[in-house]
Amino acid sequence: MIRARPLTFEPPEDLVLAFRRMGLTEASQPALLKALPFTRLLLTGLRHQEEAFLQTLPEALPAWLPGDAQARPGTGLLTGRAEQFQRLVTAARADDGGLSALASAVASALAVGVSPAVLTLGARRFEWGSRTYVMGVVNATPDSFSDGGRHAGTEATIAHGLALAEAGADLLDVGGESTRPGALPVSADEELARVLPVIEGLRARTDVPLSVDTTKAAVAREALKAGAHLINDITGFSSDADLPRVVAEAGAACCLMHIQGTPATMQQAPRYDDVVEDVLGFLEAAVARAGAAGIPRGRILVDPGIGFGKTFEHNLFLLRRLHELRVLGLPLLVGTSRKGFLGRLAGGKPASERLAATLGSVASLAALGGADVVRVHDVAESRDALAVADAIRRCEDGGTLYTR
Ligand code: 9MG
Repeated sequence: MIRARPLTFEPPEDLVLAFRRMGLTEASQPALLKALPFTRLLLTGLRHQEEAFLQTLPEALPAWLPGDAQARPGTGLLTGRAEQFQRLVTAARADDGGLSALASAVASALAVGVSPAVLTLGARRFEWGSRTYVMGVVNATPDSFSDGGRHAGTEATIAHGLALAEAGADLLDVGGESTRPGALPVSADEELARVLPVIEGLRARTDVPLSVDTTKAAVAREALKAGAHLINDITGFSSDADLPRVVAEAGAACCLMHIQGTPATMQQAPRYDDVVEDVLGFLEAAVARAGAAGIPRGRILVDPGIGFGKTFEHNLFLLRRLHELRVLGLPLLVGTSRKGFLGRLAGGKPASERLAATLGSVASLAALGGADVVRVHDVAESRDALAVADAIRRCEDGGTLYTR
């Protein structure tokens, strides 16, 4: 499988700022935006025919630096201006020797700056690229039911969800099966008994869209009937073959997450040759399963699954290189909240003391432009951190010489 991954991601708005400071007209900008941006793509998975084509590129096309033919066959770096890349895509498409996979991989990598289509969930619109959205975590697992038994626990869980909505959550994620490392699965009946009353209670009292964190078609079917809008499957539609169809038939949205192993075993010995590439491959297969069942691309989010079958370093590397997942052209949801790698970075703090580290991760993601949605326990604090990071990232007023 050929992949083209952008080494850096420079938002086109940054170039527009320079154009404004230079006093260039609005009308001249589209042509300049095509001609100027400099792109570097890491290519992997090339076959002999693509390597032969790339080795003989004329000057009007990007420059090609091959990787080590013995140690890393099929790899290399393409560098050049946007219009040179466009010419390469056109030439590869026109070739009848089977270069279409190369053309598609490069075209997807060039589109990383294009925001995915707007998603409507219930009464809310998600305009990707306008800000970082917040998904609040609503646990309906027994450890979150305090001493008063299931009914009192359900009421407390609903009240917690409403408080998160009040604090500014854009989406609430209700889960009835623990996904923590070492956690064992529960039956569909037990999971439904935990989540359905919570979904019904929230649906009656807030218009914040509801997501349900489940891997089971039987749970999703009832949750969607009760008014949930999105299914958050931590196994990327790899556990229950009926789940994609249930989501498609309800016209619902889905979040497809990467996991290696299962929650019971995933942290025993996570291993990757190239963690970004393996996650990309898994998510591509998950998106294909969704498409085959009839879920439109515009109703799919993807998630690298921080902490799900990853070492401390895998988590950090994925966050650092998150923009590479943008080649999928889909909104990215990321969950770092209170996770173990943050505790380790903060000197061994337990989950209950990881708020500052969580806010650090959330703000870094937003500032880097990496995530469209963050899944968090502490909604009010995360909204504040994101307001700061998003405002810094999007500020365009550098003085009067930057105005049009
Ligand atoms: C249920 N759940 C726990 N952590 C998660 C994460 O990082 N992403 C998604 N989508 N779901 C998660």
